[in-house]
Amino acid sequence: MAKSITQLIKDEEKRQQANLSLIASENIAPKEVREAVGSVLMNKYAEGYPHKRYYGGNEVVDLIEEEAIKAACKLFKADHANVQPYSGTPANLAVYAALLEPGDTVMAMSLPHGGHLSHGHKVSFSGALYKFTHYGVDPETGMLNYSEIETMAKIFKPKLIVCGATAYPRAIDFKRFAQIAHKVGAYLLADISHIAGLIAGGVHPQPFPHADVVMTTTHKTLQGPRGAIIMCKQNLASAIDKSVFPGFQGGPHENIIAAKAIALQRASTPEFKRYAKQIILNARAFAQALSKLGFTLVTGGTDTHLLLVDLTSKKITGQIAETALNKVGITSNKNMIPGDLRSPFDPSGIRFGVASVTARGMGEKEMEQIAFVIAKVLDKPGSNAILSYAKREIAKLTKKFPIKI
Ligand code: DSN
Repeated sequence: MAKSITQLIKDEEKRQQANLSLIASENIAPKEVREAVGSVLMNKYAEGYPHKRYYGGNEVVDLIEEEAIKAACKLFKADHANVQPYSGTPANLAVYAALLEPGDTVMAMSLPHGGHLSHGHKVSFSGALYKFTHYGVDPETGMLNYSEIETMAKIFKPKLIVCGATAYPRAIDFKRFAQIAHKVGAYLLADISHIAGLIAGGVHPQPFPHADVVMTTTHKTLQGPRGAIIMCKQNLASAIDKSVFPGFQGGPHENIIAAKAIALQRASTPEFKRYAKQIILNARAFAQALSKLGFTLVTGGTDTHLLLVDLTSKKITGQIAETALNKVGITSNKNMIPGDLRSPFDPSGIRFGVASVTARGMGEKEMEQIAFVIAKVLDKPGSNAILSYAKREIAKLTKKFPIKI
């Protein structure tokens, strides 16, 4: 007989406890965030915005949504916030629809260089509706080359420039991006999905006042529920709100909005600032340890929670690495590296992030231990003796640093 869903949820809980997540977009949502998601707020319809709803009975919901808006504006120094977007891709589409006409030119980072599908990839609606032209990273350094981006902007004259990435380990210079965008009369959208928690924790520069619109998912370094928020300058507030509802969405998920409010309020505490600082220390320690063990890191290191490893010199592919690490209790994801000649299904790189292991309480010492185990496994991914050794080492770590449920 098939297992019940309740049993499967318990199985997933066990899996998460017994594995280390090094997936850069994953994290561990605290109990109060998860409780808000499972609360009675999910029973309520609230189409519209606070005090302008199409349903009755929203006296309490209005207060919750207002708190979420207030917390987002305070944390990211925004004039206005819309906390209703269901997730990152719909949020990006809502921003495009608010600022652009179909067929308008947009510049964004290319997917194989670290951008996102919703930044105009041809398989995404964004790529079908708008004329995207993509910038990449410098082939020598792996870093963004701002003067080249400026030259491209002058040639293509986009109406919108998108900055932000899913596989770029370095800090983004929002001020420089805004100078480029505004010089050619374009809006600047900063997609801070990966680094929102780092910005909130004061370890990465803020996108405002430089960007016109800032969008983020809430479940990555920010440690909130799965969802997104859009923030903008006051002059764009009404266009953004109309685009989210009724443009793209119906009833907002007020249970998720309450969880976003909790995560946003939590992210302004000294405890969260300490967490953000530790993420940076851990990522640097992990990068240094991997480099010493002979791995090539794209850009040579990291300024964030994220590392992109080029496995070419190790003579294995991203898929082989992901599968071998999964066998020993480390979850990660294969990833394209800039200029990759291999396919996205079996690329030359692997992406790591340390937000989740940092949330379990691990520090620099544990990062060095994990790097050592990774090196052993990836040097001999076919060796059962190595895999057994590595599995034991990771099990010791997961037991010592359990996820606090
Ligand atoms: N899929 C997310 C990531 O892994 O970066 C972005 O949507």
